[in-house]
This record gives sequence, structure tokens and C-alpha cells, in this order.
Amino acid sequence: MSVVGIDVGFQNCYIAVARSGGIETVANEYSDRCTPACVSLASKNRMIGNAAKSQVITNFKNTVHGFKKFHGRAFDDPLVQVEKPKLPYSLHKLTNGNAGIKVRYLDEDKVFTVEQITGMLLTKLKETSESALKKPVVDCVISVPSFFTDAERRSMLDATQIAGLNCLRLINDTTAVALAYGIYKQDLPTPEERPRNVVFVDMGHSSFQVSITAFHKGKLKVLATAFDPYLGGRNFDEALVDYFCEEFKGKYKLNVRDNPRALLRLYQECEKLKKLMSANSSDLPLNIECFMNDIDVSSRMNRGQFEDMCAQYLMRVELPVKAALEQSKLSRDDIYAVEIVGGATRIPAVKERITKFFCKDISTTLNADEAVARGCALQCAILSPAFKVREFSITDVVPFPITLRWKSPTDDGLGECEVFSKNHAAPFSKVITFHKKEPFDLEAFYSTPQDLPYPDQSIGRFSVQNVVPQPDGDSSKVKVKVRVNVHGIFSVSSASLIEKQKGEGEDMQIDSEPMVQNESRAEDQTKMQVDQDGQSQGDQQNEDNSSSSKGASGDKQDPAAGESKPKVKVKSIDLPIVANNIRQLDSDVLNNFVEYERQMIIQDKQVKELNDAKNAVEEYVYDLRDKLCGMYEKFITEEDSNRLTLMLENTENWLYEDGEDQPKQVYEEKLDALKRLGQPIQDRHREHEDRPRAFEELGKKL
Ligand code: ATP
Ligand code: K
Ligand code: MG
Repeated sequence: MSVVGIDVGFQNCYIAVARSGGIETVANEYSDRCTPACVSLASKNRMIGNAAKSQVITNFKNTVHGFKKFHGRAFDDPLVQVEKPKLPYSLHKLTNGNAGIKVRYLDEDKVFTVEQITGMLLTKLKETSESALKKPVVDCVISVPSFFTDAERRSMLDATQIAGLNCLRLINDTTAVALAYGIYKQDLPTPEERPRNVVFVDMGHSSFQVSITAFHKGKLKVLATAFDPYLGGRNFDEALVDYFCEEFKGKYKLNVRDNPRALLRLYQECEKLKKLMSANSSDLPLNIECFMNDIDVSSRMNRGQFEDMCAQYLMRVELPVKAALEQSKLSRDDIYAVEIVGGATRIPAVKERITKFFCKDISTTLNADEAVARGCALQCAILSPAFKVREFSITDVVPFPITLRWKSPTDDGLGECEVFSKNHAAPFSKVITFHKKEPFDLEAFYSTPQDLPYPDQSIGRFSVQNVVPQPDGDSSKVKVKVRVNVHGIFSVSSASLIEKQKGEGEDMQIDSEPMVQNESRAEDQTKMQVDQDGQSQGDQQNEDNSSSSKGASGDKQDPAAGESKPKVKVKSIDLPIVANNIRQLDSDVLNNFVEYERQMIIQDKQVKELNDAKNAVEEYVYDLRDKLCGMYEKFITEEDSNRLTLMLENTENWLYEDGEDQPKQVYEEKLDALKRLGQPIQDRHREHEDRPRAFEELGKKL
């Protein structure tokens, strides 16, 4: 199995792998460790990553970037509607209401889902890791922002599946960073000692995340996470773009916003300028030649001006940092270090705000660009049975509280209960007991819509089926297991009906008390008991360590092992659950996407092979022509040489005319034909070169 970690950024993706005993980030075929989150569709193939980025301006309508935030979103989602007018490509409402991306591909109008686009990107990242590891890659760990809701996480998982990856864990960005920080530390406190509390701050291109994590030897526990999902490096680019658009309107009478190409160029130049200003506080120039209507534009900017115009964004830096500290219930003095990562934390004013808040120098001991990917790879290594890595346990948190609601047909009103509070440990399972006579629905939703960076509170509806009364007409006890899994996704993962065994009714101690009295009403009663602190009862389990040792039926057994309580004999029947999650892709739709991605991979491969065959002809022409007037000159008659040169020239012309667009075989035949003429000359040349050497060797032997 492969050990691969992937940081899928809004702008930049990084891959880390386990190789020769260590974790290392790997470079793509452009020797670049960063692969842009960019996909460009064309009439014959797709370009992904660096190749796509070079198409951003030339093929802007079909070059897709900035799509990470569309995961799990409806077309009508306010966030999508805010982004839409700023995109150089078109969005389209899909039949299921999701946001689709409309492009021209293979000379046809096509609408791709965001899962498909991210799937394409992941295909590229998969290929890059495969060429680094020289073996097929399937298993991996992928990072997501800690504020991603269930719909966004499920959508990301679908994308991994489309790319043929098996994501062992979706890990939160800041948790991956915490792992990359902690796992190599030799001096972490022992279990008896006070934990080492570290703040991790990640400002990327699109978002800002903060976590506070407590470390002990061999483990980390996230205490709190906070975020501004709408604050990142791109806000700073936008501020510059706004400023220069205004300036150029007055100075050059240019309406930049009417010209997508010019606007995209301005974005690129502003981002460069922003980065320069991080290192340089003096006045810096902005020059763009032939910007629009053949006009060259130029201007200047310095860091002071830049910070003034970004005051509204800089003000927001403190808020999540403060929120995280409050939630962790720690004071500033309890903080051992503040570690920053993410490209946009290189902005000096951003750093200053964080330093000022903690009254402490911030540390940059981690690689700001690669820490997330490294953490992902480390998590993958931990999960991989084939790879030896230091034991390290990770306890993450639930970012938004989750409530479960149920409706009894005969009960008045609804019952509900918050099953996971904010910052509750995750992954985690709980068992809830209901008393029911018929199938029932559980509605899961995020409890606090005001804090949710997503317009829909709903998580999903889970129908617990096949519930029947006991033979004596009583309600049945139904145990329902709810969990936040390793990806941070909520589900009602299993349910079972506990059947009284004949003559053993008196042994049903677990819930004898209140139900007996209610029995006379002979109606569906809903009783719920959530064991909030039930580690000792075995009803809850922190899956982090125990999931492998516990079977699926682990919580059905009497947990009070070792106590003198008599064993309760009950029969437990598994109940089917039908889940209906919001914005979930149908499985057959997903399967079609998986198949379509495979076809596109084949198509890209064919196009690549075709281009390679064509390029081989061109290269051979250039190479042979050079040699004919150089090293081969003595090995061919002038007449033959002239004839061959003419032929090479014809071939070159052909490549730009009739031979521009031919099947692969035609190029291969062309190359063979040329080689038949070139080979004898090459042979004569080699023979000549080898002869003196042979004599020399003979001389040595004698
Ligand atoms: P996200 O985490 O939001 O998904 P991402 O992971 O793709 O995004 P990063 O690669 O961490 O983002 O950071 C990219 C951002 O950092 C861009 O806005 C980029 O302009 C900015 N950036 C990179 N270097 C510098 C620098 N030296 N000064 C200022 N900004 C920088
Ligand atoms: K990144
Ligand atoms: Mg990032």
C-alpha cells in the first residue's frame, strides 16, 4: 500500500510521500513541489496543474480554478452566487440543484460537477505521486479545512473516488500541521505533566484557520478550532486589483473589469506585487505591457499604502485567534508556541496581528507550504499497517454542534437532543437508546445556523427500519449508534433491536425502571439516554484507538465486564438504516463519473502519445539536419546529403501543413522512413568512431 498525503489547497496543492524511511514532499514533472489547483479543458484533451495554469489567460473560459469552495454547494448557495460573477468561466445549475462548471471540452459544451473537477486534479496528483514512488497509488490521506461541513466533506470524498483514490482519512488542515509538528518532538510532556499547548495558524489563499492543540508524549488533542472561511490571500489580491482598476480608469480611461483577460493579468501581477511587498517596504513598481487596447500601464505601491487599503481584512485576523483561545479556556500564558503556516501568513501585517494578540513571538519552524501535506502523509503512514512509524494518537474536534431530532407518530411534538457539542472529541461514537414500536426517522442537523459557514443546517435524515413491537406488545428497545467518523462526517451508523428472551424479562435490567410504568399506555414511547460520560459503560468509544479491536457488535454486549452483575441474555437484531444526506451524489451517478474519468485519462494518454510521436518526427528532422552539416558530413556523398536535406525540409513543412493533425501511426511511419535513410549514415559514423578504439583496446591486450 502507498503512503501518500495530499494538501488540496484552494490555490496550491502539495504531495508528501513516505520514501526510504522518511516523509518527503515530491515534485511534479515541472520539478515544482507545488501543483496549481487548476484544470484546463481543450478540444482534444485536458491540462491539469502547471500546464493548466499557463492557460489561465489564453483559454480563460475553459480554465477552471478557485473551485474548492463549491464542494457540496447548491448553485443557489449565497457563496456560489457571490463567487459567480468573479469567475472567468461559467457556472451552471445542475438538475439536482448543485453548482456545475460549464466548459468546452472535446469541441462540445460540457458541464462538470465540482467533484469531477477536483477528481481531475486528484488524478494529476495521483500520477505525480505514482511517478515519485514508482508504483500505483490508491491509499492516501487528504486535507480539508476544519470548517468543512458534512456535505463538503462527502463531496471531497466523492472526488477522491472519481480519481480512483482510497482516502483513509480526510484530516483537518490544522490537525495535519499539528501532527507534522508533534510527531518528531522528543521532549513532549509525559502523561502526568501539564500538556504543551500550541496554537496553529494557517492562512491560505481562501481561508483562515486556527487551532489550539495540547501535546503529550505520543499524542495530540485538539482543544479548539476557529476560522474565518472567507479571509485569505486572495482578499489582499482583490484589494490591490480594486485599487488599480480605479486608478487605470482615471489615468488611462480603461475599463479593466470589462476585459476578462486584462483582469486576469492584473490579478497575477497584483499577487506578485503583494508577495514582493512582504519582503520589501519601499515603493515598488507595477508595470504591465500591452495591458489593454495596446496600452502599457504602470503604477507604484508600497507596504504602508497596501496595509491601509487592507485594514478591513487585517482587522479580522484577531477574531478567530481570540475565539480559539476562549474556547480552549486557556490563557495566553498557557500557550507554549504559536506556529504559523500557509502562504498568506507571510504578509508582515498578518504576522504582526497574531504576535500582538499573543504578546509572543510567532514560530515558523514548520515549512509554511508543505506542513499540511507532510502531516497528511504522516497520518497515512500511521494508518498503514505496512509502514513503521512512531505511535501517535490524534483526537480532533467536532467544529459545529450536532443535534438529532425525531418524531414519534403518537408523541406530541418532537424530541431532540444535542449529540455532539462544539469541540467534542472526534472521531467518536455514541449509542442512544429509543423505545419504539415502529420504524422511525432521525433528523440530524447543525444546532447553530448562525455559526455555520454553510446555508443549510441539515445533515441528513436517517430512517431506522424494521422496528416492531415485542411479542407481548411492548415497545422494543432500539439502540442507535451515532458517530462522527474519521473523516469528520456524521452518520447514524447502525441500529439494533433488543429482543426480550422468553422468561427472561426480569433480567432486562438495563432499562427496567421508567419503561415499566409507561407500558400501560401501550404506545410508542421515545426515551433516550445518551451516556455523556460513558467510557466505563462501553457505550461510547473514542474510535481513535479502539475501533479496530471492537467489532461492529461490540456495544451490544453487556459492557460491565468484571462486575458481579448477572449476564443479561438478550437477542439483538441489526436494523437497516436508510440515509438521505443533503446534496449527496447518487451512487450510480458517482459510478458514471468514475468511469468517465477513466475514459478521460485514456483520452489524455492517447493525445500525449500522439503528440510524442509527432514531436519525435520533428526532433529527428532537426537532429539529423544538424548532423548532416556536422559530424556526419564525411560519411555521406554530397549528392545524397542534398537529397536528404531536401527531404527533411519537406517533412518539416509537412508537419505544419498536411501533417499537422494525423493519427499516431502516420508519424511513426514517417519516423521509420526517415530512420531508414539516417541509420546507415549513423552506422558508418559509429563504425569509424569504434575502429580506433578497437585498435587501442587490442593494443592494450597485446
Ligand atoms: P487554502 O488553504 O485557502 O485552501 P492554499 O492552501 O492554496 O489555500 P497557500 O498555498 O497556503 O493557500 O497560500 C497561498 C496564498 O499565499 C496566496 O494568496 C499567495 O499569494 C499567498 N502568498 C504566498 N507567498 C506570499 C508572500 N511571500 N507574501 C504574501 N502572500 C504570499
Ligand atoms: K496549500
Ligand atoms: Mg491551505
